[in-house]
Amino acid sequence: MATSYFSGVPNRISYDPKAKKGALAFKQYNADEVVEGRSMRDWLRFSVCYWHTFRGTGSDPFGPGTMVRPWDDGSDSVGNALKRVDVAFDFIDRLGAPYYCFHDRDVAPEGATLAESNKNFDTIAAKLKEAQARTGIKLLWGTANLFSNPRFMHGASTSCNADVFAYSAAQVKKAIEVTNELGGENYVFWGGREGYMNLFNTDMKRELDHLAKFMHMAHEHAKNIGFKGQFLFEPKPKEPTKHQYDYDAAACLNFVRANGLEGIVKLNIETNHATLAGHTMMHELEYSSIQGALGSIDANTGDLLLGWDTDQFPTDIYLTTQCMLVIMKQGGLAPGGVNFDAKVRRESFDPIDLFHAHIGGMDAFARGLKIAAAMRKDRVFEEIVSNRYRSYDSGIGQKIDQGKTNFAELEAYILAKGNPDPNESGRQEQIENIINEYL
Ligand code: XUL
Ligand code: CO
Repeated sequence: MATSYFSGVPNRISYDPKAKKGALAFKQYNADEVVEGRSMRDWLRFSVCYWHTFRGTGSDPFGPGTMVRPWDDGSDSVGNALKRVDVAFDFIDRLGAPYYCFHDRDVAPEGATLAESNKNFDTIAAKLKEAQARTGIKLLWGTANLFSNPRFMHGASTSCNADVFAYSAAQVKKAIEVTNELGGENYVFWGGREGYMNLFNTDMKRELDHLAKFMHMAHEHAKNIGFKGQFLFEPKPKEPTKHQYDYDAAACLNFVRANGLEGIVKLNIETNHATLAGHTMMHELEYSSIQGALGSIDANTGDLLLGWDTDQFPTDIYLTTQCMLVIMKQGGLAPGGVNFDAKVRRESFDPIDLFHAHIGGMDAFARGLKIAAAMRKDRVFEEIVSNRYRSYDSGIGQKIDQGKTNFAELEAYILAKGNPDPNESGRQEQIENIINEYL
C-alpha cells in the first residue's frame, strides 16, 4: 500500500505504562504478559468490527453522518470497498488486535441481484484473504446482514414472505462459505428483524418454526462444506422490533433446546443487549456459562440515561472485571473472543478517535483480566460462595444435592428438628467493599 492514512500513528501501538496521559499507548494491555498461565492476547482474543469501525457514519435518528474518513469516497463501488480493506488492515495491524469480524454487506457492496452481490463479495473476500495472510490478522466471525435491505421489513427467516426466507437462506449460505474460506472461527446469527411489532398480525408459532428450520439447514450446509467454526446466537430483546425472538440468553437457550440445536449453537453475549433486556452483562454471561453455552462476547456498553443500543466502547473497570471473572471461571472464550461491537460517538469524528476508542476498550479489559486474576488468586469469591452453601456438603443437604431424599423424609427431618438452623448474613456490603479493595 502506498501512503498510510494513519501515518501519525505508531506502526504498532506499544505497551508503555509510562507514556504520557492520553497517549496512543497501552497502559494495561501487554499482549505477551502471562496471566494464570496464558498470555493476555490468548485470554482476550480482541476483535475489531468492520461495521462500526469502517462503515459507521455517525448518523443518528436526528441527523446525518459526521465521520471524517479521507480514504472513503462515500460511494458503494467495489473500488471503494477494496480500498477500505487496505485501510482496515492498516488500522487493525497498528492496533495489534489479532481478529476482526464483518457482515457480508459491510465489506462488499450489495448488487442489484443476489448473483451480483455474491460476485462483489467474492472480489472483496479475495482481497481480505490476501490481507489476512500478509498481516496475520484472523477472522473471529462472519455474519450476514439480514436487516438493512427493505426486503427484510418483516424479518428474514421469520418473514411472512417465503421468498424472503429463501433469499435469506441463500445469503447465509454464501456468508458461511466465505467465512469458511477465510478461516473464520465462528459464525454469528444476530436476529436482525426476527421478532414482531404486532401480535395480531403474527403467527408466532409458525415464525419460530421457520427460524428452527432455517438453523437446521444452516447447520446441514456448514457440515457439507466442512465449516468447523462455532455457530452463535446473539441475544437482543428489542430494537429494531419491539420484541426480538432472541430476547436474552434464557430465551435463546430455550429455543435451542426446544428445537434440537443443543451442541450446535452457543451464544455471543453483548453488554448493551443484556442491559436492554433488564439484565446485567454478568448475569447473561453467568447464565450462559453455567450451561456450557457462553461462546463469545460483543464488548460494549450502553449509556445509563439513553434508552437505546448506543454501543459505546467499554471503559468501566467494574464491568470488565465482572466479565473476566465469568470468562476465566469457564477457562476462556476460545474459539470465541472479545469483539468490540462498539462505535465512536458522532462528535468523535476524527480517524484518530478510532485508535483512542479501541485502546481504551483493550486496556479496560486487560485491567479487568488482571483484577479478576488477583481475586481468583486470593479465592475471595470461591470461599464466600462455598461457605454460603456448606449446609449442602453433609447431612440432609448432601442428600438433597445427591437426589437421595424425598418429601416424606424431608418432612420427618424438619418435624424432628422443629425449626431450620438460623440464617446467616449475606454480607453484601462487605463483599462490595472487598471488590473495591481490588480495583
Ligand atoms: C446489533 C448487533 C449486531 C450484531 C451482528 O445490535 O449487535 O451488530 O453484533 O449482526
Ligand atoms: Co453485536
